Order: sequence, then C-alpha cells, then structure tokens
Amino acid sequence: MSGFDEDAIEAARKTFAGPVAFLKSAPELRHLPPAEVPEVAFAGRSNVGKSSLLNALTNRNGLARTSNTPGRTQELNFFDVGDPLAFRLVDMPGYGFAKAPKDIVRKWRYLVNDFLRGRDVLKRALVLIDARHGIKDVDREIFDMLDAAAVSYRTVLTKADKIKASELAEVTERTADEVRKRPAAHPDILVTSSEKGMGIPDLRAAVLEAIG
Ligand SMILES: Nc1nc2c(ncn2[C@@H]2O[C@H](COP(=O)(O)OP(=O)(O)OP(=O)(O)O)[C@@H](O)[C@H]2O)c(=O)[nH]1
Ligand SMILES: [Mg+2]
Repeated sequence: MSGFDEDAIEAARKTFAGPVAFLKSAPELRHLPPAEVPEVAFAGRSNVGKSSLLNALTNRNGLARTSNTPGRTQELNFFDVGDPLAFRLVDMPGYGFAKAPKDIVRKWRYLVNDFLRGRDVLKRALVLIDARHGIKDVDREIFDMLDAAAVSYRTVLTKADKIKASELAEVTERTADEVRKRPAAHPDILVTSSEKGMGIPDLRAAVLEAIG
C-alpha cells in the first residue's frame, strides 16, 4: 500500500544507517535550533510510540527516550541526520493523556500550534495512530491544526503487532477512509510495528520522500 520501489527503500536504509544524533530539546519556541535544513516531525497521542518509532527508524535503541509513563516527552526534541547535516527529525510532545494538568495542555497547544504555523523548514508531519484504537477526537484536533497550518502530513499506524491481521486490515481501511477527506493529508497509510520492525523500511522511504 505504501508503493515505494526498491531503490527508494535502499537509499533510505543507507541514509538512516549513517550518522544520527540528538541535537537539542526545545521546551519553548525561543529554544528552537536555527531553521537551516528540512525537518520531519513525529506527532501523536502520548504513548502511541513516537519515540520508539524514531529509534526503530534510526536503528538506535535509546536515541529517543521511551517510557510507559504517558507524557514522557514534553518538549520538541531535534535529531540531526547525516554528516554533513541533511535533515532533522523532530519528536513532538504527546497529547491526550489522562490526568494532564490544564496548564500543560495549554502549553502543549501553544508550542505545537506555533511550531506548525511558523516553521517553514517543516516539510511534513507523521501523525501516529495506535492501531488498537484508531483515530480519536484528540487526533482529529491535530489533524485540524495541520490542515489549518497547511502542513502536509501522513498517518502512521503503530503497534501493529498488538492486534490480529483481520483487525489490522479493518482499522487500516477505516483510518484511510477518514484521512482521505482531509485536505493536507497524504491518502496512504503506513502500518508499522517498532517491536517487530514491520513497515520501518517504508517509513524511512516516506521520510526521504518528504524532505524531497
Ligand atoms: N508492542 C509494541 N509496543 C510498543 C511499540 N511501540 C512502542 N511500544 C511501547 O509503547 C510504550 C510507549 O512508547 P513511546 O515510544 O515512549 O511512546 P511516545 O509516543 O513517545 O510517548 P510520549 O513521549 O509520552 O508522548 C512503550 O512502553 C513502548 O515500549 C510497538 O510497535 N509494539
Ligand atoms: Mg516520546
């Protein structure tokens, strides 16, 4: 369903096998690194598996911090890819976790909205959706923000290893049907499991395609 050819997959594999390094963490916009290379951001509910997917993508366990505690990542975390620097990956703070204090939610909304609207090097966002749950209202809120900011995005199902193949086919179709109606969304869905490595070569190719 992703449709990348072998050359694109191989080029992406090589890129991500090269240098990748954590650059910095930005709790506020004034801490952002200079906008000097293309960026691709990972967005999604807390605990959906953003940091895990970043680690799988770059084949480096522990590059991005993962955790069972929702809300682990509350800043924008930047990772440099390539030497010389070719592009950056951005691990975004998760949203929608239960018991999030109001001021944290407000801070998240400002930070993410301002980043999405003002970051001209941001080429694409990957919006991660837990395959067990499908799209929720909190995800629709970020879709709305991305559509309004005209940031192109692609939907990625995570934790595909956690459900049966039949359920996975069903949630993939349901997700694609909803996403197709969105103006800034890429119509194709990527299905992944960081745990099993499923969909990771395609996701790498999708990142390279996004940075152009
Ligand atoms: N079975 C399975 N578990 C996964 C997968 N990806 C992530 N997890 C688990 O899900 C939990 C959350 O993963 P994280 O990568 O920390 O999630 P996150 O989206 O970065 O969370 P926040 O930083 O809180 O927004 C961890 O316990 C991971 O081990 C997957 O593909 N399969
Ligand atoms: Mg995280």
